[in-house]
Amino acid sequence: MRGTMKAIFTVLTATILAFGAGAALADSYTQGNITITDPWSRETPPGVSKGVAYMKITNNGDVAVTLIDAETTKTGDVTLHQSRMNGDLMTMRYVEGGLSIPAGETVELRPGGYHFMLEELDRGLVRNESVAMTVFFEDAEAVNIKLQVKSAGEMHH
Ligand SMILES: [Cu+2]
Repeated sequence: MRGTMKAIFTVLTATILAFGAGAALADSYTQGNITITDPWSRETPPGVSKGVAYMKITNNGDVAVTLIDAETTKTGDVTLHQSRMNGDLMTMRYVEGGLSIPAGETVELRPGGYHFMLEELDRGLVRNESVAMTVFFEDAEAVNIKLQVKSAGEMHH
């Protein structure tokens, strides 16, 4: 009996360790000097035709590059936005001229800050879905990534 309990405990421990290791490995995509880490999105409620995309973008080169645009097969258009608080209201605006990523630095697109707006979604984003996306830069090659769609949580719009 003791032997069985010990065996079960050992299996559980191994499983937890395996999950822990998996969670620490964020998705990472590198093309030339650019590395994009942990690109993600949120599932969209029924009838909503806009989504978001967040990610960390690292410039490993020694000159600044500019994030300008992106596209996916599921959207009519993708635009780069910045959210900001306007009094008590969260507003967002189109980022004119792209977003500069200085040499050796990481810029994060995240809730409440910069984000890609997925416009004119042809169907909703579903949790656990993975969406192919291409991210475009000035002065760097495009990077192909896969957005991981997470559960809704707080709503963007
Ligand atoms: Cu937006």
